Amino acid sequence: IHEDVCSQTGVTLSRYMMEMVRVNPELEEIESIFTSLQVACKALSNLVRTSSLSGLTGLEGDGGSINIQGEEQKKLDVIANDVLKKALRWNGKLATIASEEEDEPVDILKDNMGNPIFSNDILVEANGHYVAVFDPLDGSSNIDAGIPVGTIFGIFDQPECPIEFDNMKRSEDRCLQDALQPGTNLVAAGYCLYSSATTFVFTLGGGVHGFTLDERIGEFVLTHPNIKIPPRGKIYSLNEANRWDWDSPLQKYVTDIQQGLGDTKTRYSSRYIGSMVADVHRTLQYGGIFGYPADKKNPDGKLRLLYEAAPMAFLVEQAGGLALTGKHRIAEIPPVRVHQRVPCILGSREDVLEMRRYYVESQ
Ligand code: AHM
Ligand code: MG
Repeated sequence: IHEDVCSQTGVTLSRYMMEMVRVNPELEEIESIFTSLQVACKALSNLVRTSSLSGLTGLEGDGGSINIQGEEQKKLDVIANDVLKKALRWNGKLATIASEEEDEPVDILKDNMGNPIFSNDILVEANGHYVAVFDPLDGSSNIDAGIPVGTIFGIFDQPECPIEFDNMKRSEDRCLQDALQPGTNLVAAGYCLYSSATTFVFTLGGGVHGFTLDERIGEFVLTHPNIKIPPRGKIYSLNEANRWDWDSPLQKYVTDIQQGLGDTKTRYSSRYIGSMVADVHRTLQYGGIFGYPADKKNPDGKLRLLYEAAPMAFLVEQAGGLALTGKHRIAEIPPVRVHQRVPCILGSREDVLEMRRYYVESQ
């Protein structure tokens, strides 16, 4: 069905979603969430592009603001979180959101004081049953240098409410339970890359499609239908400064592909932007392997499972690739904490399987 819809080009994201709903009526609420998401991404694209002109570079707050994970927040991190939250709030289809820039998952239909939200004096009905997880502006440490950044998102169905939670007064526990789901439960995931072009790439579980923002008409237009990651690439993308702290199987694997001693007997090239969205976007198209593995300083790597690794794993698998921790499938890991980190190595199927073999054989 997805392919039928995609058999033509010149299709806007709004039209694509409408056509999807015509053949899959159960996607109507997802369509509404995507309408909000694309508005937020257009706004963010503009904010990123003009940040040097509008004074939005640099750190949040006078002395700098630190998020729950001990990271410095940039002005744009905070604004991006707000833009997404507000855009997603009004469609009424979501119950809970979890974000890199929020300490805990929150009820999206309550304001910061816990009060219900009103739109034009009308209470926004709390009947949404989807959960959104996102990193509003991934790679934001790069932003002042004009390096690409991106938004990563995932959408889950809200799990059944167990009896011990009071449904009238949705508690913090309920929000936490909503958010802590494994990647295999995702119903949609994607990213928006803010680079030389703004590109919105997503999956609803039936392939991966990419839309480019056409600034002339202010719409995302289908430019990359049915993205398939090449089964084998010749690029590796890792922060090699951490090399001496990696696990020894990974050190050996990278040494071999650098020297042409891997399965393909070719010497791989290195590309590392340091912005996951941009590195994954390249990997989806050119193939190869991207990763933020475990190292001695960061035994779980750096990337967050819930709103970075799991949505990207869903996308990469839908494009025919693989996403592993080293040996295990990222999508199957049930998160126990919102900001939990996970080693993440993803990309072309044959490259990832070759990397995995080094781990298996080291035992
Ligand atoms: P962030 O969410 O704080 O921006 O950190 C995540 C980013 C990823 O985009 C990227 O893959 C990684 O950090 C790069 O880290 P490093 O600078 O250690 O190579
Ligand atoms: Mg991030």
